[in-house]
Amino acid sequence: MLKKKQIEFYHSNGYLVLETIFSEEEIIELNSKLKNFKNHTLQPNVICEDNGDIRSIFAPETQEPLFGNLIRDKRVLTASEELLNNSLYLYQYKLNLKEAFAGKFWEWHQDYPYWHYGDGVKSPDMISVMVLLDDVKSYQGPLLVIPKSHKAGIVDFQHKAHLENKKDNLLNSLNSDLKYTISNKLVKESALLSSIVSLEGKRGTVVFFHPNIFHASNTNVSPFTRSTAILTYNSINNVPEKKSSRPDYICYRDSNPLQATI
Ligand SMILES: O=C(O)CCC(=O)C(=O)O
Repeated sequence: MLKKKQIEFYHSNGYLVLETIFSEEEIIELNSKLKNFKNHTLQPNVICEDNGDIRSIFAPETQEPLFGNLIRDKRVLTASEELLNNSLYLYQYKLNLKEAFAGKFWEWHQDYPYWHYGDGVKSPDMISVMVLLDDVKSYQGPLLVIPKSHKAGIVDFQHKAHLENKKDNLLNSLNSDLKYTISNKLVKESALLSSIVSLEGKRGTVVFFHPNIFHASNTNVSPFTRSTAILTYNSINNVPEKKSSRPDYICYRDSNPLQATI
């Protein structure tokens, strides 16, 4: 159960870190499954960089059931319910991998615009939970967040002329050329006010973050991988009214409330 101070910290700053709440053994076992995805790079739920490395794997639990255990794990689910004060269902689940010497950056963005405009989610009553599957240091491209920026709501996007009129926009919510990014001007203003926090940590550490928080990450130029699992939950009273046109592996359809395992 989270402490009142932790819940207040999350609401005030838009993120919360819980250090090493998964054991070494649990994380090593999950990490050992990552190699099994390497033969599946042609599947649509596996997003690759130009050099063929895997960037993201959506719906990983459908291929490796061990990842399914995180969905109802009370360290992830109950804590998220406490932060949102609501019952939740799983909205999206992905692994973001950054290979050694190569794993590419994520531009400054908010997640909620993709879910609001892409899937029709009405309100940002959602939460993402990043589980570190590797020790993550500054040189591996950790998640960067601007505290308190979640309070801005959806902000104006940076205009990207080359993405205008592009027919298939799906990849531009998944690759390193994102559709909805935040202008340098706004990132600078926000960072001058609240600075930038680099979420480094030991494997087994978990970061909860708000769908509107400004976040980004750098390319991994280090010789070490940076693997993470990111689960996004939505509140059960915030289910999109219409079925999203995006694939099931991007926007889950089962909105039954999840029950945490003991
Ligand atoms: O994996 C990362 O470093 C960033 C991920 C991210 O920004 C996202 O999934 O929205």
